[in-house]
Amino acid sequence: MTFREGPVTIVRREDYAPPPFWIDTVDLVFDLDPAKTRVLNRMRLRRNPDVAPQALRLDGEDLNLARVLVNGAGTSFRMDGQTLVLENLPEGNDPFELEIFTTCAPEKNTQLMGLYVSQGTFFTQCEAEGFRRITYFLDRPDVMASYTVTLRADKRQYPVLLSNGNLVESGDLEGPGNEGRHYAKWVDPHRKPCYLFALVAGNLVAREQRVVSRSGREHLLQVYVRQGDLGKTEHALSSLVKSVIWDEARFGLSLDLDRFMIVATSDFNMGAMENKGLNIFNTKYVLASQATATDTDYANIESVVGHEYFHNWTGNRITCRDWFQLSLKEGLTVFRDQEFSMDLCTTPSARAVKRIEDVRVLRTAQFPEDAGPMAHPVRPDSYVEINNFYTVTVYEKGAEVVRMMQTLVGREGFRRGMDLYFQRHDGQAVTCDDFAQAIADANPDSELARQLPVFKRWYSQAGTPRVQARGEFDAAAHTYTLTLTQSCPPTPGQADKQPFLIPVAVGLLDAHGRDLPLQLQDAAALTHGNTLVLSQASQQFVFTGIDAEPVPSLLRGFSAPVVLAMDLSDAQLLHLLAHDSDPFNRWEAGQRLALRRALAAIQADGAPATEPLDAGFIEGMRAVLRHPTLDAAFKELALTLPAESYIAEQLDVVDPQRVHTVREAMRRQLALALHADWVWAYEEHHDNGAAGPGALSAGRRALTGMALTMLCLAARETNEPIWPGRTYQRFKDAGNMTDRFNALSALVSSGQPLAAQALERFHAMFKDEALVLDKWFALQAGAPDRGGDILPRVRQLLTHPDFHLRNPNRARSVLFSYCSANPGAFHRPDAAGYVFWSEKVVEIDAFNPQVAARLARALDRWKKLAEPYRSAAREAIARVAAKSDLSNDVREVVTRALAD
Ligand code: B3K
Ligand code: ZN
Repeated sequence: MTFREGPVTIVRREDYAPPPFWIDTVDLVFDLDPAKTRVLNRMRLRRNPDVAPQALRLDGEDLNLARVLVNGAGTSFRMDGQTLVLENLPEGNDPFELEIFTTCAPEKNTQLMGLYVSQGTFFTQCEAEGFRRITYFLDRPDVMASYTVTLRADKRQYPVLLSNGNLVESGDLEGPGNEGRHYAKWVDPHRKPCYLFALVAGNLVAREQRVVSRSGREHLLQVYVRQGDLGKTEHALSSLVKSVIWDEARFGLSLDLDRFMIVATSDFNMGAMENKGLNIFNTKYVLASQATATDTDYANIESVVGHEYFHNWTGNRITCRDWFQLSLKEGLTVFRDQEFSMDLCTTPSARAVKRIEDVRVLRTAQFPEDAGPMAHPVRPDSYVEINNFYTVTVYEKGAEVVRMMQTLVGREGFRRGMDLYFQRHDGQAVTCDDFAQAIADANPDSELARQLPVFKRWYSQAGTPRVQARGEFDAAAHTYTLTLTQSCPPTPGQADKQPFLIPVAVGLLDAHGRDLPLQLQDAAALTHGNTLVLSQASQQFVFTGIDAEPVPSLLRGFSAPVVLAMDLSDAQLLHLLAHDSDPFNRWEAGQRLALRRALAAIQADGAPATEPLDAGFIEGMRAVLRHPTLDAAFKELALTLPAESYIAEQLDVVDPQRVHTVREAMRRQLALALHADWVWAYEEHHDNGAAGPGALSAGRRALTGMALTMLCLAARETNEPIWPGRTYQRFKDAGNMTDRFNALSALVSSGQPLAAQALERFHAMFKDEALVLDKWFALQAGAPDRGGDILPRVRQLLTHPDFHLRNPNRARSVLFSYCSANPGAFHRPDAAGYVFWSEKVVEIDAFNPQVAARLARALDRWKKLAEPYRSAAREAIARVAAKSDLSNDVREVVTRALAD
């Protein structure tokens, strides 16, 4: 494959230069054939008058070039590697026509970038640089053109022909050689960068609905799937309708197309893609039925459908000038999808649950990234392979940066800023600076506007800042002085950091757990009544009118993506756990208490304690579980111990086996000590309003599932058969996938003998449901390790007739669940997990570099590992790096991992 050729080039943000040519229109004609698709590309170009005249260099990859014409006549050209270079183009600024005829082989496209075939249907994926695999082009986001697309194909095999925009013509093809063939012509009324181009051709059916927007315009919304899947599209379509309504209501942004389509494919490298008017989705984020999808699946579908739809404005109407600006669209659009999901919640508690879940992702995935070899700023400065920078930093930390802007200017101020952003930049390809400037300019009196250059360090400096907080109560002066000090650890290429601008939302609790009124000595230092703005290395904030020592509740709602360090006593944390009016910090207090115990047991000398938990902690947890008014969903989150990866991040040297042993011991202890409470929780929630849809019922299902897991864990210790038996019964009788899968997972994760039987039955029930089989594989590969039993199980799963390494969802279900999400099983003292990992990275890289590069990141944090893990991991990475024919994708990841 051609991606192995040539030297590795580093692309740098500082080298950005505008394109020497503009492409105004593109007229594409496709003759679709899996073995050999013909692409006729007729473009109108003109020189960019602002750039000194130079050759036209068109990107291409894996294309067969047949013909190049300029203004209808043959022309000289040369190839520079895969780049098509045209030197003798018409001079002057007049537009000229360029016609390029190429062919490609979609059925051989295993990378799933460009034009490919999945189950007999054609799909495209062009972001970031896949369009060059379809035709020669200026494959960069700042070149925006108007597209006309004609698709021609066999009518019987490909009855549905879709592309961006509006269908303007369709019919049967005539003439010799065209028997049984038809065509469709699509015109996209909006200019767009080529990464938003899409086509789909196949035998599909659609669920559709018409909606009328506020302006009175009618739109047709469609969800296309394969024949048998139509019954599973209701939720995706209703999520799309909700997205359309929400974006109008919250941001005044209406759908700008007559027709908006979603198409699902089971072969897709990521979640979904926001192609203009023709979103292409992984089936995982479209298909759902009560029988096959869990509550989490339903929630994910809603948020991904929203995310892609919201890109229509934040990404498509206003796009990125270059790929370094990726967070301009991704951070902002994640923020928007998070707000969408929160706004759909009907209770404040459900909103808080969503916020906790989002923060959990940030802390368990992004914080490690920001501390490891792949750490990069939200707006990176350089890359080898841009696909490696679709990261939790660009997405989730980027969303936190936007959220901090909203916190600093308020919700209304943020809306004003968004309005100004669209007013200024609609139809343009812009930068993160442009976005921040618009939000600041619309709010000239805000702290954001006053300190914009300081705030923008969030875009340029990598690493997770650490805020150390110290509180001092002065009884005589009736003051409470909070000292906040910040620092940020070095990251690759960035040794010294300047202070960040950090909004710290605060509360002070009295002895009864009530919020004290907040009054600062310097009144102006309090933004929106509860937010301190830290922008220097160290600052003091003096609260007045305080009569007794309060318990501080800092960083409420997780107001900034930082690590907050504060020496609160157990009693103070238990006070917050019992009373904090901020649900996020209430949850956080429980996490801190648990973390403290985990770290103590891990760091103690000798064998780890079998009972790391004390009565105070257990009673605190019991009080949460039995609480009369807290939501079940919140309880489930509060009783979930911090993840092994999160615990590991708090340690300088990590023994993954010890982390696993200690966390399992804590789980076992909670299972046994709260046995009667888990029974109560199960009885109270399992069929009491747990059946319906909606967040409240979902919370009950989640807590019921947790109770079963705990009861099965306890049964393992006590050898009593009742709860495993009831769990198996529930598994069999469940009326929905959430309950069924939770019961199955309770049996598997507690290592019950009944698990084998249940797994077999589950497979037989769902053998034709690909997405359910993914869960079946993932559950087994992600199960807690007992005596090294998971790796042999994983190897066995790879030989299962239903396992297909080339299908990204299936590959992820086994390999990622094992290598990235099951540290206790992956990090083996005999290094066999690492050897397995290196084999699979190399094997997958040969046909799909993007998926391989994701898997390659599983060992990012190897330098933190204790011996013998550290040396063994290094050796495994070095073994991958030693391969001479790696893709740039994997090469970049392993090179960075091995760098000093
Ligand atoms: N923009 C796409 C991601 C494309 C990934 C390319 N490697 C999906 C999204 O963020 O909405
Ligand atoms: Zn996105």
